[in-house]
Amino acid sequence: MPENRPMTLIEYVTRKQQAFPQATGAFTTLVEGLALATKIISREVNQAGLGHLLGLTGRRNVQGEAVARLDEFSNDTLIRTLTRTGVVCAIGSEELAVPIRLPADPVPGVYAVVFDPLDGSSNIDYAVSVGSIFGVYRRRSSRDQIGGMEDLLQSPGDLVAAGYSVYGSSTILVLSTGDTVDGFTLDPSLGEFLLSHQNIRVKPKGKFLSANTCNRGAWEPNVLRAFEAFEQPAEGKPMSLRYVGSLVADAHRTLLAGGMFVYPADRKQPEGKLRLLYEAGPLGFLFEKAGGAATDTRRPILEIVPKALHDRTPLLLGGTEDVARFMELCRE
Ligand code: FBP
Repeated sequence: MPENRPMTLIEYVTRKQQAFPQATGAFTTLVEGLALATKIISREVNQAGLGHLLGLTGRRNVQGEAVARLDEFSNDTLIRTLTRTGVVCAIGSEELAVPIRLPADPVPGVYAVVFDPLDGSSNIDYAVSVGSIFGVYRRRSSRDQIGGMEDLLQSPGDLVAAGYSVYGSSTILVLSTGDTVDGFTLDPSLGEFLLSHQNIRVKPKGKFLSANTCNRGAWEPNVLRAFEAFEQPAEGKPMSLRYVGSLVADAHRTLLAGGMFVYPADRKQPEGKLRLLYEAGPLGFLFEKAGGAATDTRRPILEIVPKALHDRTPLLLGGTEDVARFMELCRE
């Protein structure tokens, strides 16, 4: 390996943790667990057609959605790997109606983790990019009791870290521990995530517009007007439409290339489709840390306080100028 090889994910996180004299290493252990789980999921996603992991399990999850075999595999893999780290007290997953509460084994966990184990389920069987999204909170409940809902039902503004993995043309893990947002590409030959995108910044104005425009007929008139102002601007070049239908892939492109992703509320889903705690929240945290913006088309995602584990929300992600303009048009 040439001398100037990029830092590995764990080298990078360890170096950052050294800046905190009170750090115990628990966070690095957690990131190691998340990285291992996403490597295992990445391997299965890449070979899904060869194994037995395509198709549905025949079950429905708490959202009423048909559960894909890869959804189930990813969920089990993340739960097992995070439990084995010994630093987690509670887990909230898109696939589980109630949280997993972890006893002190051998010591109380200090973090609570929420995740969407495999986002983009409508694309899983067609080799289109999918991903895993996760958010990390500091434990709130006292350590002499078992962790639970109290540790998970926290505002995205209280996240201490968040990230996602995209399983696409390459597998990339994007992570923020509250300061910079960095991307790490999996080198399968080494089995290591290597630093490939350091200090990602979202352009204030971008060229891509992303939404499921088939829903436009059910959008609120002010949201439709705002969207069309970007689609057919009175002056200047229109944006280009890009929509994968996997939130993690659409968000990743928007984070790197700029522009806007919007999944508004509509008459079918008046509270929005996407989930606050393990989809909009972690992505909102990343966009804000990368100098972008994340709102529910009315207020910042980071200010929303969840009432339940599977709360839904409208979502608007993008550069600060584009998002501010969209919000302004919504208010007109
Ligand atoms: P899950 O796949 O994790 O359920 O996430 C929901 C999702 O698939 C997002 O990834 C995506 O942005 C959206 O739904 C697509 O919705 P639609 O099919 O209505 O465009």
